[in-house]
Amino acid sequence: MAMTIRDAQVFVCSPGRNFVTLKIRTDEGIYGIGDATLNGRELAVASYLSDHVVPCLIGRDPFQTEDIWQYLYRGAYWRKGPVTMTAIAAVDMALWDIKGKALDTPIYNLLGGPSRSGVMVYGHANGRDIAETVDEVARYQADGYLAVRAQSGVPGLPSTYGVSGDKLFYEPAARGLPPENVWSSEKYLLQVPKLFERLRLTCGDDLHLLHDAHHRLKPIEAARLGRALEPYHLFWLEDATPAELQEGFRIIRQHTTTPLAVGEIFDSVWDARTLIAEQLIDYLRMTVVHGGGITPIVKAAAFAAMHHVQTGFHGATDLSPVTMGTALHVDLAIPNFGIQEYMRHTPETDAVFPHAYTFERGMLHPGQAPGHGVDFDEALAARYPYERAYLPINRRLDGTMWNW
Ligand code: CS2
Ligand code: MG
Repeated sequence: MAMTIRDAQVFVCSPGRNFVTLKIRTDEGIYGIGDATLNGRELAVASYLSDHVVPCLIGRDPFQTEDIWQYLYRGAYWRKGPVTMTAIAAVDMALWDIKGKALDTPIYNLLGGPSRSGVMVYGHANGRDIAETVDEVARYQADGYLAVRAQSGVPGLPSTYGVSGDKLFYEPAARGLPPENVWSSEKYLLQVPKLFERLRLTCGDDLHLLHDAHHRLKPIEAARLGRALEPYHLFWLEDATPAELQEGFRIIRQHTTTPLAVGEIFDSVWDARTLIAEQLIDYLRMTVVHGGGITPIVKAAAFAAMHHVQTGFHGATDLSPVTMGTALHVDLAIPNFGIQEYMRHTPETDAVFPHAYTFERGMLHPGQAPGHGVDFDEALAARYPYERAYLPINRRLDGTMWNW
């Protein structure tokens, strides 16, 4: 008799920031954990799961990860969308966790086995001005990081994306209603090349440097930035322009050899079909939680591999340690792994999600635990109830709504 799913429960907790977690239990006592966190829209995913998905799971064979994924994707009739895909991802992650535990092996062994000794990560350095950012990058370098993302404040703008008060734990979401930022592409475009010029002088040529434009530029502006950054040979320029219009990347590509990374807000490979097929990007940023789970992400990665595109999975703090742990198994196994983003969670978050992954000399390793190796402490989580929080919104200097 095949093992069956006995029940599933959704937890919303806030150990410093909000997380949605799914726990699926089987009749054999094995359980799996999935991440269902969608920053700023947490309760919508929690309801999607408990009101609409969980009742359909009971009695199914948890080994049928492909069939259950298709059941939830095709079966809803309404396809895609971040809420739907995050909910499906949570189920998929939890089922792969159960599969690994039942077979007593880490998930990477079910994906082809390790293809490398560890997963190169990049950390997040930021500062209010160039000098402070340079110091922060040096700190990451001293901590053994091989790759660092650098963001700095822009003169004339009171706040900008990627610059935080707390240097160790950058967290863009804030309690209460959405905070408002102010933006000027003109001021930003003058500042960024100066930052990277200084960084290359102080940090040398070996360190991989990355930068996130966070969807704020128009394609021709992104092209100008990419070209201006060429002497500093970035590892990538991320989200240079909003990617709903995938053809927009043709303009950037025509003008610059700076490598491009896109996809943290994509929920399906369909969002990146043109970008990948036309080789308009170099790194795909989708990850397991918002990309629908392990089942579709390995297919997206395989499609990317056929087009010289590598992975660079999203790994911000709003993705729980469950996503980080799961992503590391995919990173370790697939042939076209590029880099993994790594923003450290706070000690409160790590205590709620005890995990097998470890950091050493610029690399993460998922560990040897069966499944994905990340657990969930329900009793501790209950001490941190949900608190409403939103990402900021962004306006141009004249008040026009812009992309945050
Ligand atoms: C970012 C994220 O990690 C990144 O590259 O773009 O910090 C992003 O802003 C957050 O995940 C939004 O929730
Ligand atoms: Mg980003």
